[in-house]
Amino acid sequence: MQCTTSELRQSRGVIESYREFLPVSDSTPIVSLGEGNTTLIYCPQLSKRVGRGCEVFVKNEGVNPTGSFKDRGMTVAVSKAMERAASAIICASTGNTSASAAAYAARAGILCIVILPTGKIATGKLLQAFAYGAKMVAIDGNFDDALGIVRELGDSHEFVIVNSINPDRIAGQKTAAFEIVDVLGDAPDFHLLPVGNAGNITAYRAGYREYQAHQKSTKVPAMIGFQAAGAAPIYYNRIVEKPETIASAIRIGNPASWKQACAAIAESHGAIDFVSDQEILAAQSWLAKHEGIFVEPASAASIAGLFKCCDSNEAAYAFQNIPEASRIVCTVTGHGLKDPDAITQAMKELKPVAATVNDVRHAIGL
Ligand code: AN7
Repeated sequence: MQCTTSELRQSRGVIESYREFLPVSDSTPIVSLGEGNTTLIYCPQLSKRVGRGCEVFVKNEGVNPTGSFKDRGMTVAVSKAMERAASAIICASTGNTSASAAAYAARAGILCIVILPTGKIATGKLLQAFAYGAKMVAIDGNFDDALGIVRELGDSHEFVIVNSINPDRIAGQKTAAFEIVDVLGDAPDFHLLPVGNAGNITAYRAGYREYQAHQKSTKVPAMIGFQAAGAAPIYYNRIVEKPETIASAIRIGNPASWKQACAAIAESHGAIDFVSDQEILAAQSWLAKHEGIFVEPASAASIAGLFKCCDSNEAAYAFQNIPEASRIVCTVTGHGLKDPDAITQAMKELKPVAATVNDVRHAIGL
């Protein structure tokens, strides 16, 4: 028996799932790719590493339709842009925003314009934006320069800015906090995440607060954000003119939601800290090899941060002192396949052997 389209079981997407918490009405055309409802994975090896009976969960945002958390905000931003009858959307991006914007624009049948820092976008993300048919403009400058240009071009009837300075983006992204509470039954004690432009930490704070106000949870977790060492303006409390890190997604020196990030951290008794590129790559590899979760370098900042909290007394929040049986959630923001360049070196060392059982046994080390 054949299903009609409306009978097909489809993922509802974050707007249908959390409509009453989002700035949409019956007249908003919903543009969705079935984003959200991402896995919250219990991680036994990470839990063991933290000890003290703590439970560590990873919120795996890489399983969204374009492989990053940006899709949650983009469904709302593009739906609202359609409500305003915009014919195009525009964004600056370190990669994931452009991939997501391009996909949702394609779905909506409108143009997507992307301004990006030349040479600094991970291969997979760049490829996605081209595949979805975005109009790409590369500039000789970094992300902060690109966002400055987008701001100057401005929001208009002609095109809508879909960076996280658009509040519809933040509204959509807060649904990740709702999902975590819905699964755990309450908010966790600690929430660790990477910080770039600081939209996501702002969104999680909004989501946790809103759920608490609706008596869906009893608390807001301590929000602990991690920047890359070479791009840590919030930690150092000054603009970084030339941000540098292998985690190109968070190569940002002047975050748009800086103040909101500080408020989220202060209010939740959280912290901001940084992790080195070396720690980021080590955490990326560890998570893939010990928990089977492959994330892009920027995403591994939350895991590198967790290790730093466990291993050092100087970390922003030394976990040696945390209450027993605490619940910790780490958001990993994007899929590992987006940014393969850091891994390909190991692949190059793979040399073929003769096609015989003996040669293969020898190569395996048997
Ligand atoms: C994988 O795509 O800014 O602190 O232009 O792609 O909310 O900026 C991406 C950011 C973390 C930081 N992890 O989040 C962009 C962009 C990944 C990211 C962040 C980004 P925010």
